[in-house]
Amino acid sequence: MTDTLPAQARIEELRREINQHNHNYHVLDAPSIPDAEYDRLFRELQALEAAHPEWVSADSPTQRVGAQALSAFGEVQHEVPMLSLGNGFSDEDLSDFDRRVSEGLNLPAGDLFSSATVQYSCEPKLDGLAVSLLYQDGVLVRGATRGDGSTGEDITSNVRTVRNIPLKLSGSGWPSVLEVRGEVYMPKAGFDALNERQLEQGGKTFANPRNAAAGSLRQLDPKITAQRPLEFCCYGLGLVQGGELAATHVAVLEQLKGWGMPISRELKLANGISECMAYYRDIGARRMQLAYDIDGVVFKVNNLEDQQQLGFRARTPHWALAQKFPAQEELTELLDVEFQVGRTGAVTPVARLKPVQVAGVTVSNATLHNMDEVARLGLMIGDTVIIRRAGDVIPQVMQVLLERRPADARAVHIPEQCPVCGSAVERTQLIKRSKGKATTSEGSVYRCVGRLSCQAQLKQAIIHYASRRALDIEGLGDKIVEQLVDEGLVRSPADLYSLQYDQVVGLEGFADLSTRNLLAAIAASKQPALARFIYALGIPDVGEETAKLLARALGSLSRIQQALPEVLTWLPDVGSEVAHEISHFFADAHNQEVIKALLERGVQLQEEGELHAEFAACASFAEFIDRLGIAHIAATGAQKLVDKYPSLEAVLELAQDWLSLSVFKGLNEKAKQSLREFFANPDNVARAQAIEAQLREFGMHWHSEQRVVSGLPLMGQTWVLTGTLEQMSRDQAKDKLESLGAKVAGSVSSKTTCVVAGPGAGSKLAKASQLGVAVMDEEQFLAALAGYGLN
Ligand code: JCF
Repeated sequence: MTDTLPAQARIEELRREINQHNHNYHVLDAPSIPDAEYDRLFRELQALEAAHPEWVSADSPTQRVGAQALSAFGEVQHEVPMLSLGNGFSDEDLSDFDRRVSEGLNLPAGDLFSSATVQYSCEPKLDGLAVSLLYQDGVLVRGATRGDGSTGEDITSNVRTVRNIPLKLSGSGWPSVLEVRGEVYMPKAGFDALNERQLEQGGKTFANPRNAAAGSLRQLDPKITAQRPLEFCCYGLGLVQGGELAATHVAVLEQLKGWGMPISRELKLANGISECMAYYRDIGARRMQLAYDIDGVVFKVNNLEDQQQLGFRARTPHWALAQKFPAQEELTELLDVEFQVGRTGAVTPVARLKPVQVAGVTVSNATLHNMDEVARLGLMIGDTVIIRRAGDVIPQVMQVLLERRPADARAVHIPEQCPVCGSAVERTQLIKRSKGKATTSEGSVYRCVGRLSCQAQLKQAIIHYASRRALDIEGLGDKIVEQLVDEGLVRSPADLYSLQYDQVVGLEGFADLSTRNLLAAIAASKQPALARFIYALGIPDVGEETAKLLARALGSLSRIQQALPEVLTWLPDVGSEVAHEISHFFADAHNQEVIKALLERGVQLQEEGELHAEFAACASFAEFIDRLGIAHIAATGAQKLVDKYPSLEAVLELAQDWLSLSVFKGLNEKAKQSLREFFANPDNVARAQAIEAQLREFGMHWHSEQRVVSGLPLMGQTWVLTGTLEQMSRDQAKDKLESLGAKVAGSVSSKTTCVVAGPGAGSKLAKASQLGVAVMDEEQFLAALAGYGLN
């Protein structure tokens, strides 16, 4: 369609379209197409205008860059225009840039052996918002957005809330007027946390960190900006009066750093273009590990006199280039949504896409997570969508382009029947207990109720059961499981143990020796450690860590089977949802049958048999009372109550003794009445007694009583490993920590004791420093292990 349009009409069309996108992006902070698509439209317009200079008009989007000021903010005139950067997309663009620079500086034509190489500064191109900060006599007096480059918005009160922007410069020797320029951005960890918070509070979520940064910085209420995890990184100067500055770009930035200005930690100096290319490749490879989003690399001629000599063209300097990374986002069409059935029966929507190249890989599927996500995106079949593929991450649908929705777009419905086995599909319920009552709400997951009668679940349950970190049955891979299930030879994991030679031999890929090996491997799996067995059962939400915890804390399968959900939540990191999944799993008759069959067919658990200190470690009787969920009795009331009545019997007696209760001073009238009513209900009494009895049975001692002391030095601690370790694998490091009693978690939270960060550590490291969690490098970690006699 492009080439059939006469050039002039196409120019008009491109201008209209680009103007609309500019408005969406800069004014509404809601981009409507991926950057790559925008760049293509823009370059097409530039090319057409270059071919027809007579049609270039002053109001063409190529003649101005950036946004109109939002009227709510005051206007700021930039005395020195705020430039944007020319973009490069290929190695050729980069060497063209180098050639133009060399020519502009009258250097001999650059052959590889020539000594006349230009020095360039290199830094990652942050994906945020350009801002100008004006310092007068070292004091921050004004902050402004770039706007269209000559007029921006006054956002002084907002930039003052960005924590790493100095309100006063430190040291001395700064120019009396110093305009600092740089990028305000939102680190990935902060972005994730913000979106989570927005979801909880029912606010709008942001599509990416750049939008979140823009939306946060252009809040009319600076109190909101202050709550947003924004950071600033300085990359240059604007207006400067009075004072001496260094003669190169890198030296100036170092000078600014000395005055307290944050600059990129990745700033490097490159000799010539080949070092620039090496830098570009290195940063590109580390991109995912960085704590913030970048979309390329900025190269600048380092010598400031040379920069002046090279000058500007329109709004971009001749001495700088933004070398972009291949786009991670592209447009494509949603052809269909199919539903996959997972190991635990979760029925998840998967997007089938019109195949499209994203960062060099053809993408034709993307995950949609769950139906809530489909609803959040407002997705319909036939829609044009923006998809994103970052690193090794599964491609994701980011956004729907509503304006391109075809008239025949179809809604996405969760199937009522499992697409594999035809059983009913039910929405999971979340059970929340509070104030002595259980309330249910709808979960985001739908499940096929067919369990092991559903071939999809059966196959994956068996694959999981046999997997390396579960029962580790070598040779029982996907293909053979598929055949065993399809042939009806295996209907539950227990059937593995009654497989006969004759049934296996002759299946595809199975001759005499391989059959013997497989049966031997199955037989060899008959004595699993309790933790592996629990993990192998595939209880929803119970991963290896939780399985280990259950095995360690309870020591036997029968205790785990009988544990009340309210008791399980006393274990560190077991929330009420996981606790309910566990007790629900063991309460299920079908699951009980499978477990019974496994034991009958010779599986012998290596139970530890013995109770460990997990339950003792967290025992506060006041918290027990608090958790019963008695209305009007929270932590303080519970504490007052147990100070005087330190056992359940005593509290029960009090609740039924009108006189003692009315003279008790620790609770107000409402709380007393609620206490009385709560324990007037025999169900509540029975439940409290059952929980208390089981906690005691499992080794819980209340604070006032004798504590069981654990022998392991890191008991109760949570560690996180991130980045690459060089002296040992992560699994080895994890085993060592666990042998010392620590738990090893996958993500950093305020409960994390310490983060071990190797090279390439990214958002977890950032999160740790944000939360003030201790961090050590591998060397310190090894020293710490040595201190415990491990090496
Ligand atoms: O990180 C950036 N987005 C970035 C933008 C870095 C720079 O050094 C820049 C820039 C925009 C203009 N330098 C200029 C002159």
